[in-house]
Amino acid sequence: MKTVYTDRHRLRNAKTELYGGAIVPPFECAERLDFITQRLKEVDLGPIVEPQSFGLDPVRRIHDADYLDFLSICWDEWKAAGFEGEAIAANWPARRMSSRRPKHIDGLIGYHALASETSICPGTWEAAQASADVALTARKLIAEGERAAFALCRPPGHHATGDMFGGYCFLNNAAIAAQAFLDDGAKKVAILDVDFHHGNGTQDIFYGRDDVLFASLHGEPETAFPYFLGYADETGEGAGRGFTLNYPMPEGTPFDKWAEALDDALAKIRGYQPTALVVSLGVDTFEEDPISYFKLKSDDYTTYGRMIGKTGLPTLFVMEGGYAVEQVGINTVNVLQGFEDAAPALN
Ligand code: SS9
Ligand code: ZN
Repeated sequence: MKTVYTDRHRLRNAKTELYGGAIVPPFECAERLDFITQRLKEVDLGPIVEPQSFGLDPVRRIHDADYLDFLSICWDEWKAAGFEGEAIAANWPARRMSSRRPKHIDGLIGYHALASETSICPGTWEAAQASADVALTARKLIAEGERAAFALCRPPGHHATGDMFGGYCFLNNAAIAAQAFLDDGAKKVAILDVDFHHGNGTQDIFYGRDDVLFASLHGEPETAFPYFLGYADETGEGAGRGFTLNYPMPEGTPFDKWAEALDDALAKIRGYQPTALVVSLGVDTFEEDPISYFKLKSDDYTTYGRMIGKTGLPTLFVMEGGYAVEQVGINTVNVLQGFEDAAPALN
């Protein structure tokens, strides 16, 4: 399987994350991808290729113009406002307040933020665009006949909505790629989100649509980020009714329980008969992940990669989370190897 990757992810090198009331070094760091590329080379999974640039048109299919404008100016305006630290939202249009868009960056950032852990630093906008290009390039490989491809995206994307960033995400790479499949002639695309955290952004983007089936396995919202979405009774609205599937699971969930949910999701995805499957691949379900609470072990990633491979669908893997930095490479590549085991490459 080919991997699409660029060093441009390093343009985002945030120094701060707001965590438990303290400013800490971000869990989402460049080193994560070093462990993944190292492991890809160790097992010789396949060529690692550079992305091409698709510009903002495919990004605009998912994200609002004023949100993209905000991302492009945020750091400069924050600096111009005279603030000392990286840009962090501290003010929100909370319940019963207006949702008019403020001018001052301190208000504007809260308008476009869904959480405050994620700092915006110089290079964030450029890295986010490169990350979307990685997903779009890998998608194109599949459109050109590859059975599967791995988009080694950073920053991740599944928490980003059409007009909000947060949870380390700015542009929703999986949604942008899914939309590109549709714009290229596909009638239906499925997105399977196996990251520990609910893919609130992806769900929100496609909630009213029947041309994208979204299924997410995640920590239950009562106790896990993003807290305010991902309940089992969220199933879609209007034309999208029945095309969102949520599998929230409690603290301590072991692989056998998690795999039952995956089995169910994969059966529904097969029944949907999509042209392609996009997998939001987060490996923060790992037992040693520092910010999550499922109990998957390294071998389980191979097992579930095989389960995904058995669908026989053209599959685009898009990197999302995973913060046990030293094991992120092994766990991620185990999924891809398991997949190839069950669905050997076409050429
Ligand atoms: C955990 C705080 C989590 C955001 C996590 C974003 C994960 C993206 N106590 N904060 S995959
Ligand atoms: Zn996550």
